[in-house]
Amino acid sequence: MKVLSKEDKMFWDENGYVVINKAVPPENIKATVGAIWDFLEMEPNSPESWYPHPPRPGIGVKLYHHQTVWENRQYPRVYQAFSEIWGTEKLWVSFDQVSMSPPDRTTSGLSDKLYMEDSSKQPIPMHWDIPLERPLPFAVQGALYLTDTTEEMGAFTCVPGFHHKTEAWLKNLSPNVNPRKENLMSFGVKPIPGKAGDLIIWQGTLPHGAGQNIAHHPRLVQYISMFPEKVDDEDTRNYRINAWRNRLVGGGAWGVMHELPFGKKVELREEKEYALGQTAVLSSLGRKLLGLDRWER
Ligand SMILES: O=C(O)CCC(=O)C(=O)O
Repeated sequence: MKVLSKEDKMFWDENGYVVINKAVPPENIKATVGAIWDFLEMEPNSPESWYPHPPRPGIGVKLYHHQTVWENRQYPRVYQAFSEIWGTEKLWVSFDQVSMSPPDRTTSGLSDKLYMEDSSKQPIPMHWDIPLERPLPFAVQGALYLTDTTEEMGAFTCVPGFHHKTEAWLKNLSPNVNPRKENLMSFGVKPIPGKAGDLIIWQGTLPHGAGQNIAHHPRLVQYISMFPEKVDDEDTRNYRINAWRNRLVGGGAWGVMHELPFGKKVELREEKEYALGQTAVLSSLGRKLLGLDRWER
C-alpha cells in the first residue's frame, strides 16, 4: 500500500516538501514525548522548568538512541514514505536528534510577534544543510511533529518551491556574496503547521528553518531522514552500529550527510545517553535501516 498519493508526489515536486499524516501512531508519540521531558529533566506543564540557567544553547536535545526514538525510525509507514521518495527499499536511517522549542521569551516577557522578515529571530534561522557548490546534491530531510504544531508554535518553515530556483539563484550571485548570509526571508517563507504524528519531508535544496514559537506551549520534534545504504562501506556500517549499540552522540546528527561528498564522520562521544540508556531493541526492519543486517542484493 503506497503512502504517497499521486497528489502528494505532485505536491512534492512542485513545493519541495510533503507532509505525511499520521506517520506514527499516538502511542509512539506519547512515549517519545515522555522520554524527551525525562531526558531534559523538565516538567511538561511547568513553564518555569522550560528555561534553565544557564540557558540551553539551542532547541536541540541530544537524545539519539532511546528505544522510543528508534521505534519511530523503524515504523513501517515512515520507512515506506522515504522509500517511495528515493525509489529504493535499500535505505539507511540517520540518527538525528530531537528538539524542544519553548515559547519565545524576550526579557520583557512573552513575545507576541512573528518575525517573518528577520530569520535571526528564529531558533533555527533559514539555511541549507547541503553543500552549495554546484551541481547541488539530492538529499532529503525530515521532521516528525511530536506535538500539535500551529504556525505560531515554531512550525517548520520553508520557502515552498525554491528548490527549483536554488541552483540558478546561486549561479547569479556575485562571487563575493556568501549565499548562507543572504536574507532568505525575502523569498516568501511559509510556516507549515501539522498534528502530532505528522512527518514533514523536504528536499535539501529547499531553504528551511524552525520558526519562532510565540504560542504558549513547547513544540517537540524528532528529526528523521533516510538515504540509500552505503553498500560495501564497512567502515561507515561499523561506525553506525557502534553509535547505536553504545548510545553515542555524534553518530548521525549528520547521518544524511554521510551520503554526500563533504560528509565526514564526527567523532563519537559518550554523553548522558551513554550513561543512562539501554541499547534499543530493533525490529528486522530497524536492523536493516541501521546496517546491522544487510539489504538483500
Ligand atoms: O525544527 C525545524 O522545524 C527545522 C529543522 C531544521 O532546520 C533542520 O533539521 O535542518
